[in-house]
Amino acid sequence: MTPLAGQVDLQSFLSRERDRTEAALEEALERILPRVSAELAGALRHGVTSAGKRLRPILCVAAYRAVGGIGEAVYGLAVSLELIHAYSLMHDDLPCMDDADLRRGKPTTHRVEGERATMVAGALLIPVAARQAWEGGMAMGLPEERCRLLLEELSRAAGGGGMVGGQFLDLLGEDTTLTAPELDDLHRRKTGALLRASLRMGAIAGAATPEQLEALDRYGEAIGLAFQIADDLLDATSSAQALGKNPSDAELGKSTYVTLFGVDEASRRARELVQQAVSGLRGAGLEAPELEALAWYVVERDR
Ligand code: GRG
Repeated sequence: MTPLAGQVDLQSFLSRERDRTEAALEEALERILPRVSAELAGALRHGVTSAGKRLRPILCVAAYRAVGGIGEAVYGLAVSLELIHAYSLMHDDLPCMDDADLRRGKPTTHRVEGERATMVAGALLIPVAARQAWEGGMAMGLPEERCRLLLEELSRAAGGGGMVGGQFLDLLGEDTTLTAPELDDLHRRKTGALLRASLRMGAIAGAATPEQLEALDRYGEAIGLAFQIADDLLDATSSAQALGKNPSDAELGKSTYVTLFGVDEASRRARELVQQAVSGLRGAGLEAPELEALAWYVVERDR
């Protein structure tokens, strides 16, 4: 299998896609900020505009293009995923959860803007994201039924069977040793569900065939787990300062892929998942150099 990822200049691709995503995020914020208090506006701006990788919207757009979608309007839809992600990080860092000081290389939102504003701004981002997904789909000229499916994907991924459910398992798992299937289940929900939804939403918006949707779904599931393994490897081998965040899961007494398998086996598993993700795309006839490059980026990134 000739690697297609080599056709992509990853750094310029990521930088271009981040710029477009951030422009769409800014537009989304400009619609809400004039309608909220200065206290909430500060927390929203801090939580949403801090320097994230923007992986979820970038995956959504790449899936959309892989199935033949064209045009720039897709960024309006894609940022709905980033708004949910931003809320999850703001809440995850609060003292009642991970009590983190550092996120994306800067003090966390509640350390700068206060706990009250961060809690409320995070909650506000949930309906804002839902509306963004609906309006983003409508602005692309998609039929209402497809916009409804997009909203369903986002809500399901963010909900009890997805991210919130995974976070709850994560809180329950502190100071206990989880088995590998338990850890997979937790991360499939907590991190994987939103990553998978990113691919599914891009595919649905681009009118993917059932075979293409299935392949992108499997790709999403595989890179979702690979992403978490890579996160655990980075936590174990890098510093809070280099990663721009703290505390690590190990410091919080949580099970990780590194504590379960060790560094070498965990890296082997992550790379195997990426291979699976990439060959699944090829199996469905999807020649998608950007998605292949993104799959490798997920495990080779340095933060
Ligand atoms: C009250 C139970 C309950 C849940 C509330 C807080 C919450 C919902 C969910 C938290 C889920 C969470 C923190 C998932 C983290 C996923 C993760 C690995 C984040 C880091 O993602 P990156 O590396 O971050 O893409 P950047 O900063 O690049 O955007």
